[in-house]
Amino acid sequence: MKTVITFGTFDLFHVGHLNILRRSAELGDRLVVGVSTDELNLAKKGRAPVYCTQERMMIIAALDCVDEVFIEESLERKRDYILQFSADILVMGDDWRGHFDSFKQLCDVHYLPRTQGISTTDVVARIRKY
Ligand code: C2G
Repeated sequence: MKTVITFGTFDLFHVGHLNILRRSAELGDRLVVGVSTDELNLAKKGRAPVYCTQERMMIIAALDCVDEVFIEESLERKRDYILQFSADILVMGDDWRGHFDSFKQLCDVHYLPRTQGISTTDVVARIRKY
């Protein structure tokens, strides 16, 4: 059985998120998703997500293509998470290209093309125009 692992904030869930999760699931038999915490986002981006960690986890866990969800507490713990879930493949969008190449000793690393024309920032901008 091939396990795929991926990570993200998945705030204001949109089709770009759906596409990468579906494509990740197609690469293996089991998809495990790490959802980053509000605190991690606050530290990284200077603002908390619109939806809190629990809400974002509930949405991801409800998807047919996702088998397991866990909280990503630190960006630096990816190695631990890969080992913990015995992941065979790590997937991230190509905005992260090169960042996780060091994990190639542990598992395959795939960077999938992002869906063009959609992002959480775009969604916020669209809502602002309402
Ligand atoms: N994504 C995509 N297409 C988009 C938007 C996002 O393929 N139009 C992908 C990203 O490349 C990422 C995943 O969806 O692989 C989640 O994106 P974000 O929620 O923006 O997550 P991010 O803040 O990049 O991840 O360890 C990583 C952290 O959890 C943060």
